[in-house]
Amino acid sequence: MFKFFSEKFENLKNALKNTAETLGGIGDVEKEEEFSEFVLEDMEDTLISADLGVSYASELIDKLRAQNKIKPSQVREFLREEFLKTLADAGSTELNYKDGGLNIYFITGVNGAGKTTLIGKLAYKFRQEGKKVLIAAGDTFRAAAEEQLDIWSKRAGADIVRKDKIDPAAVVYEAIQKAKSEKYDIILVDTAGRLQNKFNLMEELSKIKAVIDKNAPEALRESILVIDANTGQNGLQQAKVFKECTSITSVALTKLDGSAKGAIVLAIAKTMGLPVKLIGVGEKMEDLRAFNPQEFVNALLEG
Ligand SMILES: Nc1nc2c(ncn2[C@@H]2O[C@H](COP(=O)(O)OP(=O)(O)O)[C@@H](O)[C@H]2O)c(=O)[nH]1
Ligand SMILES: [Mg+2]
Repeated sequence: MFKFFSEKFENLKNALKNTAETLGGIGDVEKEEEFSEFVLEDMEDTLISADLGVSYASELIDKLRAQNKIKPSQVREFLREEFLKTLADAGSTELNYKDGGLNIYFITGVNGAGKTTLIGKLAYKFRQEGKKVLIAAGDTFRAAAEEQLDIWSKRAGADIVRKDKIDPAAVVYEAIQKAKSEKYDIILVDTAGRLQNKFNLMEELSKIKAVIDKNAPEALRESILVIDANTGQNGLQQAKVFKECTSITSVALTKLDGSAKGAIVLAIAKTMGLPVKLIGVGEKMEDLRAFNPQEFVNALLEG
């Protein structure tokens, strides 16, 4: 097991403050005597406005409608159990890591989602753990992208492979050769998020994947889709497209600080079957947390 960052519950609670507020209507439900149709519909609206998604929200409401044991005063306990089950069903929230071999983290997501920032944060955390970290600047599309990565890598104390204006797959190839000969523990692969053109996206991602398959088949791989928490249900649409283009093993939810749509974590787990493993709670290098379902659900429901 790879020991990751310590969790600060207060910070998470702060980051989820706005989301918890959107779930505030739960407080009104608790005061009711019975789950009347009126109360159930109100509660459904609350769940949908918190970005849980229409189908998940109505599934929960149907469960309440079909039973007569749970009282409105116990609604938080009901939601807590349901949310935790949904998160557990989506799989382990622990970031994959194998000691003594090469670990490749492949970072995808639309432009502006926070990929490059996540790479900086991950590089920093892994460096703190004493790991040897190499960044592959695979976003050769945007001119400023590599500059930005350069700054992050220096801050984090990681090395970087960058090549101007060449194929991202070639950058990844070079990074793998360097990592093998110089015994790096980790490669973080940055990519461009050109969702405007699904064909290009698919081609680019599959080319990089082919290079990894061929040159580092033994490496442990984690394919992280980065989603901006503010995009809410739109983020789910993006996830579907990326999942069609490449195999995704987990999700990093960024910009949770200030977002009112943090409950999208639940919709991702429910509809995509993908575990959220990392959350971004700010723009700084230290603003990354391991995702802890228990604490997340507590912060969500205790608001
Ligand atoms: N508040 C906040 N901002 C973030 C977070 N992660 C990234 N950002 C900001 O989002 C913007 C886009 O990030 P970037 O990493 O360049 O996105 P990319 O296009 O996917 O590589 C930048 O201004 C980042 O500072 C986060 O967790 N919280
Ligand atoms: Mg970027």
